[in-house]
Amino acid sequence: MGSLSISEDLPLQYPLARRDDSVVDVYHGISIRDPYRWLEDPDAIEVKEFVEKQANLTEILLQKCESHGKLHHQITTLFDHPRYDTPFKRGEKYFYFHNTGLQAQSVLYVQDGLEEKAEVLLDPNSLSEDGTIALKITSISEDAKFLAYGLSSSGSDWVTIKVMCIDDKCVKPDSLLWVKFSTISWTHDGKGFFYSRYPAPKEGGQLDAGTETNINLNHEVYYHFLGTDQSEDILCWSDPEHPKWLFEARVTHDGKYVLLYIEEGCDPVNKLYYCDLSVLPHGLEAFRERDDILPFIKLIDNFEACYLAVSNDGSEFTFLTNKEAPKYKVVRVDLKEPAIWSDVIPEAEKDVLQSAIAVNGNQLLVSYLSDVKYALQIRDLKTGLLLHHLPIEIGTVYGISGRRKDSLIFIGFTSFLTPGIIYQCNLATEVPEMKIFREIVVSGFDRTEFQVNQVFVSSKDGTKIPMFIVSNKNIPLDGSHPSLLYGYGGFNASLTPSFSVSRIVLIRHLGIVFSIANIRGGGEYGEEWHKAGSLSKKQNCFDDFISAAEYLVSAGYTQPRKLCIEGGSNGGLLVAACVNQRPDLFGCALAHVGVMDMLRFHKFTIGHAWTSDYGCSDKEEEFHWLIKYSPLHNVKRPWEQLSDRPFQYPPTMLLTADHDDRVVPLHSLKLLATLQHVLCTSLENSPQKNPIIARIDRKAGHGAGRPTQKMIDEASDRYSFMAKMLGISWIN
Ligand code: X97
Repeated sequence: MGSLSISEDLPLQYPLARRDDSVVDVYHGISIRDPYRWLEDPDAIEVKEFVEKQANLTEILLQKCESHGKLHHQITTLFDHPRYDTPFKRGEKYFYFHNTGLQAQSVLYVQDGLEEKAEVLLDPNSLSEDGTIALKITSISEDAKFLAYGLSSSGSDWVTIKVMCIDDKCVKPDSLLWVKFSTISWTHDGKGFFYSRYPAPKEGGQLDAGTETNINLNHEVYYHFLGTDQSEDILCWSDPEHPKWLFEARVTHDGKYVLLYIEEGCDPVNKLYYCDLSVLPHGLEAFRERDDILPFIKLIDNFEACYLAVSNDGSEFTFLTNKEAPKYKVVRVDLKEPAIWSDVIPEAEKDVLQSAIAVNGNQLLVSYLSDVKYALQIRDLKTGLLLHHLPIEIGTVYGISGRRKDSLIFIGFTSFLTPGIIYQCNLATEVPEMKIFREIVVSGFDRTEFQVNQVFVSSKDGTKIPMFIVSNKNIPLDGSHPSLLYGYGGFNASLTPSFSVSRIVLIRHLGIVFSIANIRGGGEYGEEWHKAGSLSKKQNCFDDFISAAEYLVSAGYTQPRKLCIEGGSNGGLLVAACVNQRPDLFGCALAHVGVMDMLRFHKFTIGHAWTSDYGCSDKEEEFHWLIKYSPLHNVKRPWEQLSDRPFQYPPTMLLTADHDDRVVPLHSLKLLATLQHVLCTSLENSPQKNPIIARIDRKAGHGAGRPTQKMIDEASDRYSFMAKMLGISWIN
């Protein structure tokens, strides 16, 4: 019966939130009330007061969570180890990111050679007292003279691009505002770079950028000339007829072309146009005096598949695509004969082709995902033929760095019990040599204490769902273990094995069995797996996750009252929907930055881009999909549903942050008010004793760029809440 006994000594005084019964929308003839519409205005005093009262309530509860101090201490101790990203070469220099352990943000280093002394190139920690200014994007000019970099404040998606001269580390006056969802791509003459931005908002400065909720429309591509004011940047592409589309310009590795990727949302599909920079009569400069956009030529002009350029030899291009290949393949086309396409690496039967990078002249480093584990191969770029398998353990390849001209490449690897290994792979030898270049060592962590298992769980419709289970070694399957189940299930994203300090602490000191369910909606088995968990089939995600939870119970790992579920963003939606559908199955729920109002998400910031996975309430058929699982619209009193047992909702913590402009906080705030009203405050002596609370962070966003301290503080808060609710005590 939930964790009634544990929470009974915690009578919570929920703040009363005003309900406005006058707000009613009619969707395709159906009236839907939205009594907490007022919570959508982040600037309203009433909303700020609501947030403050909720924060105070959560603070009171967290103070009663005994394991908080120990968790915070252990997570901090284990976090305090040196970390490195894969180095990359530009010009004759090497660059890499490094964090000594507890630094808020990783620092960018430069060195003349791998054996030479490294110097700090850019230390984001010097840019703010509290580490809330993060380096989001970096791009180094071809000659390694300039670094263009994008900074963001308080976790917002907004970026300001700056430029530094690498030799003297002097920051230039260039400053580009209102950049979002952008890369930076230099032309090889080093005169400037392409980037994407939105029009500046009409009112308001940049002071608190990221707290606003207004819709992002009219993305544009610009070219910035080094040393000029942003107002002089040339507009390279815009499409006022399609205000929701997103654009990205990338210069090819040979500097000859600029490719324009056009996206209509988050599906892996894009249009692809190109412009031959070498034949522009007077270069890009000429466009400073003209007001037309660049003369792009259309290669792909529909949204049927994705095309990602791998490399090119003159006009002959190699692409990674999912065209008629849901598990992806590599194809080739000559721009001069755009109707003739040939396969280079055909689609595999079972494995998903994740990436293909041209290296060492005419070779391809390809990565496959095989039952959620990575495999690496070297292939011939021209023929696609397999040359070598690169041996790696079970885990994730993250961050490969190598270019066509490099025979020495770097490959980052991580897994549940491998904090990180950077391999240096020499392709100049007959058989590639994989040498450990750097290994990340976490003092106090001994991998032999733990075990990892992969199981395949049958979902409601019989589909096999892969799930990783990480625990202490040799645990008895007697149903006694507290457990944490994590999922995402959307947007073609795959959850692959990676190392997490806080999860290791949970396993080691709270006896947690940690699981990741690779439910449908993700990219684990390619585009079919993604589509099987989106639009009209979104319920499959929840069924899969519920089946994974039931498996953990039936296989003897845990019991419902000891089982916590967790997810963020689309995974926050997953957790909230599953709690609504099966309040009896879970002992705790942690839903981070979730999409909770499925009828209105498309109206705020970049929400419209998610209709590719969710559909949109503006369309009648799609409204009917959404209303069935929208967390905000499906909160019911379980004790009125299941008459035989007075179930309550599990203890639930919703997490959000004031500068989350990806999934705006109003989603969590409206769900919080609804849950507290329906379950707790609208009736006297409610059976709902389990707490329903929110952790609302300040100067933080959707997650990216979060300083180390904030990560540790948040992990300690949510997991000490979990520990208290599952009734777990600390194991020394
Ligand atoms: C986004 O909402 C990203 C929004 C902006 N965006 C696109 N397409 C992307 C992009 O609409 O950045 C893209 C990038 C990665 C993966 C998918 C799309 C793009 C833009 C320009 C060029 C190429 C790609 N995302 C989702 C999210 O944050 C999931 C992944 C990215 N969600 C929050 C979904 C629901 C909750």
